[in-house]
Amino acid sequence: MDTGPVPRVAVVAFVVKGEFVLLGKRLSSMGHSTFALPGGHLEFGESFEECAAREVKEETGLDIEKIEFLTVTNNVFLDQPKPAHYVTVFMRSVLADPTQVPKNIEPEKCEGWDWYDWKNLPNPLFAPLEKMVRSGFNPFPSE
Ligand code: 8DG
Ligand code: MG
Repeated sequence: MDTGPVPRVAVVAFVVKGEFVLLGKRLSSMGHSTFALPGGHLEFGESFEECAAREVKEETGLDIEKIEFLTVTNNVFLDQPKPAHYVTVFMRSVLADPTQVPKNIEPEKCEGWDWYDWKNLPNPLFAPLEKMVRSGFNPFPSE
């Protein structure tokens, strides 16, 4: 039976370093040329924390710790080459080793990773992230 398209679960991570966050310019067809967080699809049986750590490692080579749930948003992309629907789980984390430098492990999917000042984010941001920023969402821990 063909059930047609279904919503999928994505887990993405704010890797925070002081006031900076790690972003990369997407080369995938969805959100091409926009700045997004590392992340990807939740695999069967995985926890959100495991998925965040795995995706960050696979895409940037970085090891993260203090992985915490932040929020979840509903993202419907009907204006894309391939319409999609994601329930996106946003996590926060820090580097296990603050001296570790991101590597662009999947150059076909990302132009490169860099640290960006939260008060001076690059443009354009990937739509789900743009929506959060515009709503005033702050990914940093409150002291
Ligand atoms: P995978 O097959 O390795 O699991 O997936 P991927 O190739 O890394 O997929 P992705 O496009 O990076 O992430 C899956 C979906 O997550 C993406 O198509 C839409 C959703 N998503 C958001 N916001 C963000 C974000 O800031 N970064 C990333 N990478 N994905 C996001 O809704
Ligand atoms: Mg990804």
